[in-house]
Amino acid sequence: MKLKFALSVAALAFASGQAFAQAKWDLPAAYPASNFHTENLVQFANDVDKATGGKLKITVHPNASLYKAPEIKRAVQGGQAQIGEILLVNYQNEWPLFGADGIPFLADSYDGAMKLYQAQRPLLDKKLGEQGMMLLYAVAWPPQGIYTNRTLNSAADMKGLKWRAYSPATARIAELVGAQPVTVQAAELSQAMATGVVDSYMSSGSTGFDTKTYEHIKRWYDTQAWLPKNAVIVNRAAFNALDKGTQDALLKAGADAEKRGWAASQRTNRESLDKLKANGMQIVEPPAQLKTDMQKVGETMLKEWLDKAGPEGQQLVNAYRK
Ligand code: PCA
Repeated sequence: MKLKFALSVAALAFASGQAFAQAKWDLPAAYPASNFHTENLVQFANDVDKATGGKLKITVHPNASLYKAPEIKRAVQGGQAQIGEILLVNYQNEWPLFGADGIPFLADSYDGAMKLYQAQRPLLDKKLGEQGMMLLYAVAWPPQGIYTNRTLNSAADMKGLKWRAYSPATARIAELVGAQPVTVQAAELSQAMATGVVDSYMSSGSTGFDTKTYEHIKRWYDTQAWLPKNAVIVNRAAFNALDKGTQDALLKAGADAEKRGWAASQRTNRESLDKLKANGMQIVEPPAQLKTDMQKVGETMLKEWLDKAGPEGQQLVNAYRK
């Protein structure tokens, strides 16, 4: 009798003690399990598991299986998911600064993208903080180029293309070159090409490989136009509910994932272009007129963006260009 009582007291202490509380988090993500961002997320979740001795278990749900790409931010904000990975430029209509890394040729190299991120980061922290979230880390996609079967000498050759867009900015590019934008998330892109809903789009070699674009499109114009970022965001209340040690472990694993992610992005950039070539894709250096025309598209879009973003946007561009 005495022993039984002692045991149940111990069990109670075990179950209710802060030190032993276990949290289970869902992490919706929009890209396939084999994508470098997703692989990085899984490693991040494993790191957190190890560092907390299993106290925080994060389950990664890849390929938009839990929420569609554009719904992930709201799910994290509302606490339906405690953590999630979003494409920042998807939210440009909500707040122009989310779209800074989607403006063609503003930041068109890894160094530029990192510099832009550093200028953007305090603003992102503030905005997401006001929305009850926090930014854990962000990683750039490889540079964006144009997938099409057409021979492009200038932007005029893009007229009438059925253009897959993934963001407000990629839809705007279509309008400016006279193509027809159709918004399709990455998880549905293969299907959209197979059914002829789209015949062209701008994205990385990474997404071209993930979606087997070479089965439908034979050319990629290497415009290196911009490097949009994925960001991993956390619901603030969910974070606050963790004990200090677990919070620290999460932040540490996030910082490690960010470093690892930028390196993986550059590696993936090289590897995916090789894999596209091996599958019959031509990687094309854009002709001079196409380059000039796309630069002009970028200038128009930067101007439009600055008009919408106001002084905050100008400050960001100034800080980035300094
Ligand atoms: N791939 C994602 C966004 C940017 C990229 O390279 C996509 O095409 O949806």
